[in-house]
Amino acid sequence: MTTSQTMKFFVYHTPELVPTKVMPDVAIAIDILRATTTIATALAAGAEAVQVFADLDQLKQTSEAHPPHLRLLAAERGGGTVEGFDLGNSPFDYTTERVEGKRIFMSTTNGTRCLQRVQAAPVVLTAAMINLGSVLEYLKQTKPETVWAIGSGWEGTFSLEDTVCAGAIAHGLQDICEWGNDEAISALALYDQWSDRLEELLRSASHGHRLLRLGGDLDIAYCAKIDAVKVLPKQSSTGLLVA
Ligand code: 3SL
Repeated sequence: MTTSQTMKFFVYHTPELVPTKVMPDVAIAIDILRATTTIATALAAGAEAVQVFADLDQLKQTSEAHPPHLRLLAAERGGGTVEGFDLGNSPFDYTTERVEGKRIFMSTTNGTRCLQRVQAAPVVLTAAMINLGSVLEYLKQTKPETVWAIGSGWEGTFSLEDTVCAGAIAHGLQDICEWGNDEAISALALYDQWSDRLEELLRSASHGHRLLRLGGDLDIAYCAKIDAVKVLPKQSSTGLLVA
């Protein structure tokens, strides 16, 4: 990884907006409602790893090579659990009793697609409000030259909640970085305006409304909590996230 005194921090609102010909030193995938919140929760609860897939058939095929007692299959589409899978995407499903020592084979509508888009970066992390401090600690210690924070959005469109999380990262780095693009400045402004009302913002977002319709009230409250867990999900090989 290239390190520098002045880090350049970029924000992309969706995976589709990410440049195609270059990669940053560190790419941070964000899907706070709920994939990256759930990934952080699973690893903090002792899961061995979370392996992400965009495609459900590929997920099933790859998982078959893993011992059955050490694997759990997780899939979400449209906010609900996909039939035949062990887990959906509610962080509350990922308890220590359920996931400790297990590998989670996971696919979600947008979050895992975002991770796939940047999986060639030398360092890939996931961020959510619940593990914000761990992400900031890593960036402050390693001082990479270029950092991208990428919102997962919803099927190619902007998601308020992902950009506010990118803004929270920008807020934590503002004394040691320069802005790589205008989106970084606007993400910071969004966070600065809503930092003491994050749960309210998540509830106002379109995906917040979708989750509320699906009974995700407690999920939203949890996803808005800053530093509820201390864990840094980091890609160890393509698509495989470990603590
Ligand atoms: O889009 C995703 O990747 C999911 O996080 C969506 S949901 O919150 O599980 O509905």
